[in-house]
Amino acid sequence: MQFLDEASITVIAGHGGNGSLSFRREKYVARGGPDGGDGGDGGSVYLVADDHLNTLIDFRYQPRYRAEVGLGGSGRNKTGASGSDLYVKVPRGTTVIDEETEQIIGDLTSPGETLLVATGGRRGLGNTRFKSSTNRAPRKTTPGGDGEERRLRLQLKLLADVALLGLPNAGKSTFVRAVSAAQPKVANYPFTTLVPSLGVVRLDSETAFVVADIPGLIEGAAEGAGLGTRFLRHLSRARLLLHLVDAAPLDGSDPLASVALIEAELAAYSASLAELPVVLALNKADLLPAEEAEALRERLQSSYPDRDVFVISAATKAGVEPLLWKLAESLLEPVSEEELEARADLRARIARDVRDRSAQERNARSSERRAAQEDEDDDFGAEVIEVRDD
Ligand SMILES: Nc1nc2c(ncn2[C@@H]2O[C@H](COP(=O)(O)OP(=O)(O)OP(=O)(O)O)[C@@H](O)[C@H]2O)c(=O)[nH]1
Ligand SMILES: [Mg+2]
Repeated sequence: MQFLDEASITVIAGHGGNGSLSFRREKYVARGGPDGGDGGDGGSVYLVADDHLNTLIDFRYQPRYRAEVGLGGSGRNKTGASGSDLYVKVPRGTTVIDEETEQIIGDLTSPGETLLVATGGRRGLGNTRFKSSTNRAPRKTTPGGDGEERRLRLQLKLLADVALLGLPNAGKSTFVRAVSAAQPKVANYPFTTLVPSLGVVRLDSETAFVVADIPGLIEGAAEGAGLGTRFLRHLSRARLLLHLVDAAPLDGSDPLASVALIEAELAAYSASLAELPVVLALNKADLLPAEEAEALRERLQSSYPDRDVFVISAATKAGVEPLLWKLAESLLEPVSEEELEARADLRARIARDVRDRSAQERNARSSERRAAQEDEDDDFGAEVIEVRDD
């Protein structure tokens, strides 16, 4: 599930300031020497990796970035002010490609890492610089150099910040359609979604995150029932789980029981994945009287006192906005060093679980194949169909 977010931008470094042509003019000094100062250097453009950004959407709205020019020098040997450098924040994980040469200029992988993408023009020299024993009154100066200008292509592998979880038909894909531009298929039957997909949720100019639509889980999924749990490996980078529950299931089952079922399947797949923070949302509230939905919410809340529980309708979008802000807030809230370490540790454990799981599944598949092969040898004519989930 690798989605590429792309944007093209132009970065323009500042022109260097021109050197000045000037001679001293003072009372009683007939022929003053040269005193033209140098210009200032032009500002450069740098990209800097920032953990608070997670998409390249903003660059579509603002594609040009210009650093300050250096100012010209002046008389009395005054040097012109240098132009300030410009630091453009990009999400961590951004790859930077020169559009002209198609060459990768660099990858911004660690937070705070910077990459010089356009060098400021050099300062021009004032005529003072050209004074010599043979030329006491030089009229020569040099102009400031051009700032570099480049077209860059930024690429970012989108990773899900929030992953949806729930039974088939809970309304996960409907939710993703409601909150992002992504258009996963929605239909009134289970297992409509067969592979995960991603959507970017934009809340305001500074707040965006990525949600993953996931195939439904069912009882026994960890043992391979339904679509199994293989696609859960795509969640190994998610930081939050949003568990959607059908508040008015057609089969009349208890939504609380479905929550417990999904949680059990998740834990059976990976105990560490199940440690991720979970936000619960009762969906399809439009199908219930408000009091009933509220009563359900209260029951769910008392079973899971530490979790946020929302009541929403993905179809009408009622209640969706506060839920999205809650998710954004949890993703962006500043955290302590210890918390960061704990998260890194959890991520490492999840990655290990996912690796172990994948290895087990591969083994299971190959022994299934062996069994099928033997069947064939026995002339049972079994047909083996390989199903890939990506
Ligand atoms: N009334 C109502 N119907 C909804 C709501 N959300 C989803 N549905 C309907 O529920 C059915 C299933 O929706 P999907 O979004 O496909 O469900 P899903 O969870 O993605 O299902 P799978 O991909 O099979 O796991 C569709 O008929 C939707 O129109 C809602 O808030 N209210
Ligand atoms: Mg779906």
